[in-house]
Amino acid sequence: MFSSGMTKNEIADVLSDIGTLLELKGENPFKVRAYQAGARTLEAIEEAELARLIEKGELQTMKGIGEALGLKIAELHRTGRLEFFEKLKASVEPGLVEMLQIPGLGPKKIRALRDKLWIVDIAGLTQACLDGRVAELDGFGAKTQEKILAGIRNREAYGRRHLWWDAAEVAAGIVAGLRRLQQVQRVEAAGSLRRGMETVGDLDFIVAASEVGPVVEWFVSMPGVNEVTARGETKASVRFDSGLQADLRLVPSDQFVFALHHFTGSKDHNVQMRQRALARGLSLSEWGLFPADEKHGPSEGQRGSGERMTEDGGQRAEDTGLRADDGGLRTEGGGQSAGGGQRPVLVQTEAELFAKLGLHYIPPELREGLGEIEAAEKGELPRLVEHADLRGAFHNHTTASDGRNTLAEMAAAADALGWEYLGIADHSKTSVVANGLNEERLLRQVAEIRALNASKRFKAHLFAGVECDILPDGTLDFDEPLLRQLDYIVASVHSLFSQDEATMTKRIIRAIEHPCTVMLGHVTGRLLLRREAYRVDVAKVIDAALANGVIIEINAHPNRLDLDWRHWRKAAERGLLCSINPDAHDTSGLGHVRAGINVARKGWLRREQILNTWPLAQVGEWMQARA
Ligand code: DGT
Ligand code: CA
Ligand code: CA
Ligand code: ZN
Repeated sequence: MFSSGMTKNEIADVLSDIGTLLELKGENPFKVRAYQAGARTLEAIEEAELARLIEKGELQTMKGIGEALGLKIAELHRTGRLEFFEKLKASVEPGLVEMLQIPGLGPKKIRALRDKLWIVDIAGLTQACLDGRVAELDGFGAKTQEKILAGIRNREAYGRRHLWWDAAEVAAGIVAGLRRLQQVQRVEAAGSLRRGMETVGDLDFIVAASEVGPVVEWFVSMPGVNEVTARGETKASVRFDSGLQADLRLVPSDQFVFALHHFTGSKDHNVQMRQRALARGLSLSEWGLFPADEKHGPSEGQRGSGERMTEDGGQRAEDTGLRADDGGLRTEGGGQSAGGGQRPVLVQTEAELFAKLGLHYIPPELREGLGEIEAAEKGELPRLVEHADLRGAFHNHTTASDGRNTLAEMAAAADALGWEYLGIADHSKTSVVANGLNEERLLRQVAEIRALNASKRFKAHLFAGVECDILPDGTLDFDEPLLRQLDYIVASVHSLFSQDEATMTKRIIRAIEHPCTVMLGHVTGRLLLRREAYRVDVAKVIDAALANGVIIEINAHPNRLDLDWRHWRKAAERGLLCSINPDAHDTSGLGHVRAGINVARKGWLRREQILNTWPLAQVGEWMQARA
């Protein structure tokens, strides 16, 4: 990223980071609050308004922004950098900032730990908890100490994996960098990332190159590389500062497709593919497709230091679970026949590789060993939904509740995406921390939306909705007469996550049965790598949604991806309608639909099964029919 200035939301993030850092340093609370208030003020105005105020030198006319803060905002807006912020960051131990990720630890407590116990990182904190020293501190106690320890353990358990979204961003940069190298002929990211898994353990790259040395050299010298854990002729592995690891595998170009397929996985899919090959008298591996009676391994000179492929290869007989009697000679449906030519099968694309085994092309998202090979044999794979199929998105927030862009900015962003419609759904009154709307404010927003639609200022049609809290007893946060004035309602649980499974399930089903509920928001409430789902019987919830014609969303926020892809295939076959909802809290959040597309594809969903691929008129008719 070489863009120089910052957007207002990026500036707001810097201001609240400054507030946090100052708090960690024990600075004057008024100063701390000034930055936090400045951040909130910025969040609530329009991007264009900020630019205008800066240009006119009128920033200070805004509530809570004094001269000093105004200068800092202007500098960030212009240059994207702030000397004061850089110095401040350097003056605070990084371990303290990291400690903020532990639930229950705010800046005040962290400062107390540092000042009284000299704790400056998580390792020190763990030890102090184990020694019982934290419990003895004023304002902590045994319960807090226990909670901190549990938080640290959770963090360790989750710390090994990464959100798909974050991993994809890093991977895109690496693929682009590799593509620019003149020695590189082909490059592709493989592994769980390519399969669109919700979290990713490590990145896997497959490269075919005319010369290996410079490619490996580039890979191990990437910015942010913290440690080179393997470096050879055919493989290199690195770990970044973020903890994310990446494997690079270098293969001759005639092996590229086989390596790409193998390292895309999943393991279950690979095992089944090998069994299929063997049943046809062929042997499939990362090195190629050969007549099964020959032994094949990496060619001479391919075994570098740190090489693990051979170990992999050694496990293959076990993987296949092949018994002597199914090494049959069924070779119909394409492919090289057994025993015939001694030469490997050559393919240029994965589609050709599948074809050699009598299969239609299987998209990476489906390669989980869950019946995709049988479906590909029969030509029964679905035509999976694609990002370009989306014509709009529901469940989006604005500055009216806890969003960071105004209604008009969100509408303009929908226009920029070429969408036909955008559904607004701000929080309802009970979500106080999210600045939920009461009846009066909600009705004002509805009027604003109707007026915007009438004005034709934006191409995208705006749907007026609400993300309505499901109260602990399953009733909705607003009365029916009010809900009837909206175009659609997303019903979501935002409180009392601790209910037992039966109570939570009953609660959600009651909300589904409300005549005004159109969609169910983030069904399980999970936050990937951070918070477990609440206890709920998803199968019963799906039954109820089907019975009541309610949509279940795929919440596309990279942290949620809820309802999980593992439920979708069966549910959609039974007729459940889906909506890929970004739950955007700013204009850039609309882009998260891409992560939702992964979930839909992994759930075998076709375009028709997703509301926001439908043309505007069809959506409108559907809503009318439901009302
Ligand atoms: P991750 O990194 O944990 O999110 O998941 P993957 O799927 O990226 O796994 P990874 O990085 O360990 O390996 C990449 C692919 O390589 C994997 O999906 C399938 C293949 N693979 C790795 N180890 C084995 C193995 O022991 N047997 C078989 N059949 N395939 C393997
Ligand atoms: Ca991987
Ligand atoms: Ca790997
Ligand atoms: Zn929500």
